[in-house]
Amino acid sequence: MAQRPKARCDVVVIGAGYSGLYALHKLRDRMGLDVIGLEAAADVGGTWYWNRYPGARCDIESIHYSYSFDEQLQLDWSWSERYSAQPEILAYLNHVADRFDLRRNYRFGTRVTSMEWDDDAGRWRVDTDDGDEIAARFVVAGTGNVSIPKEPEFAGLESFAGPMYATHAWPHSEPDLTGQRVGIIGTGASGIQAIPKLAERAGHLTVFQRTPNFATPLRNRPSDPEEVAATKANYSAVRAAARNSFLGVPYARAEHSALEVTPEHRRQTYDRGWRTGGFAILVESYTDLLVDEQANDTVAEYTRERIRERVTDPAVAELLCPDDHAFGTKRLPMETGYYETFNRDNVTLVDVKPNPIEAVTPTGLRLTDGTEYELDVLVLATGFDAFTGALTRMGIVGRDGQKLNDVWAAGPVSYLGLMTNGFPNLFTITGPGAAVALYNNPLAIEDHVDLATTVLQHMLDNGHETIEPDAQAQAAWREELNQRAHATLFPRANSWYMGANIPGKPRVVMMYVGAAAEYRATCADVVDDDYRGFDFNRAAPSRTPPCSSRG
Ligand code: N01
Repeated sequence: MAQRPKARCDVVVIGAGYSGLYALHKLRDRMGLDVIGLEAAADVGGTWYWNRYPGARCDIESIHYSYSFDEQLQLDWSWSERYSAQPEILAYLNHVADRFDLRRNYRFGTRVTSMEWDDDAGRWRVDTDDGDEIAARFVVAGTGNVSIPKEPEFAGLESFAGPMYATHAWPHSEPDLTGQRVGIIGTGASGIQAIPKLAERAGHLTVFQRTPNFATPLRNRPSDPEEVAATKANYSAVRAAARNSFLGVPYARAEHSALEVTPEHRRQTYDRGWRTGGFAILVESYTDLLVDEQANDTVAEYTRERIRERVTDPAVAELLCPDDHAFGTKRLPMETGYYETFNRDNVTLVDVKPNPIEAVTPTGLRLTDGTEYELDVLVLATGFDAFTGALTRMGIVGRDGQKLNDVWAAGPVSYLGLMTNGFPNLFTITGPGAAVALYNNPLAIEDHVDLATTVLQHMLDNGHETIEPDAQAQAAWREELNQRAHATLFPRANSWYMGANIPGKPRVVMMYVGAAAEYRATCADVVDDDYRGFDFNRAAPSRTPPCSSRG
């Protein structure tokens, strides 16, 4: 491996998705810092670079699922659909990279292999698989929450003779599935988007489902020029409304408990939400759907009724009806023709809950009872090592040789999801403990980058060398996360929100459960209160050499 010259910079930004691109722009262009971007992929896009499986698209409306930081950018860009498909989102992120000339600071195809804090130098030493060694005063990790796939657990996987594709790393040239016997494992958001498209292309599609999910209709359609014009005429107000709404989308606010109205009222309300599509049924209907089991049962049963209406074989419909978790307590997938897909002659649903997959064989799959399925192509849609996966794979070693993986062994700890005690000057954008999974990601990311850069500017203005949260503030934040989550139904579900999708991963609350406005108010309060909970200069180096650029 060719050793590149050692580099120095003010900030290393890791990732070129929504987080990294905005962070790099802000740090370089608005704060005048010397920034090196590192990205494992060959180009920008982050999750939208990798997840290019058939059917991949956003499920927050594109006018909201986009950057708000530059007025002209949001006025100039037009989305062709209400919910854009992956190619258009990737084109948008390419446009952003071009428009702000972001690529010139990135090293693409470069993965961070280790990161060690050097107390004496007051620098992170960042090593990459390209042989780069970079000394940086700050690191901003924009590494994503659902970016590292769950390790497949299937014996014999490598023995499969045919092509195997994963939704999270779909090939750039679309595979020809014509006439092929395709099997897919996984019915989360990725599987639910991919299955209808794969069914249209494959000779036969076998869906191996362990747990059914509640999914609601997406109701995608071409963008309405009048709606777009109205949004653009008023974009800053639209964004402000989004930031003040649960989920970061300006849905109407629910006003009543589901239990204080009549069954007819509920039916009308849920019908309206179902017709609107997206998260409307969850957010706009009633105030207590995510906190009261009985209230939740009403929307869960409504959804099961809709599934039964759409699937012709009653036995198949029952298999598709979730009964192990409350509606919306696992990340709600959105669907387009998903349930009708199971009415097709070329689609088979196999329940692998009572009869788990025992092994992948050269010719297909074998279940525990010995049943074999012959397959030409295998697709994995088995999910992600969410929240922590990207950070725990980067070999991060903080002050006094502490490994992040050890500090997080019982579950991630952080302050505001932004920083972890013992890891000075490392900012984790929408890291574990931040408001993110329940907050429209581009806005959550902008808020968090803005928080990180506010802290950073304060340091520069005041000559501080290091920052990290104090242990007490971090413990109090963990307590707040727990209290908030345990006041809801979320912790009961075996979801990636809780780390419960990965065997052996600690089952803990990984995110801030609450409205983005509350989280932002807390962060603003911390800043106004002289950065309450942060320690400056705790790990102050004896001497901090001035930053220079690469080389
Ligand atoms: O992953 P998942 P995903 N045997 O973890 C199954 C975002 N996203 O990639 O539930 C058999 O939800 C597993 O079964 P079970 C979004 O935030 C957004 O679909 O563990 N099955 C489950 O069915 C989303 O929530 C969009 O029993 C196994 C599936 O694999 C997040 O990414 C689109 C198994 C994994 O579902 C993750 O979604 C796509 C095994 N051993 C994704 N192991 C948008 O629309 C796992 N499974 C924006």
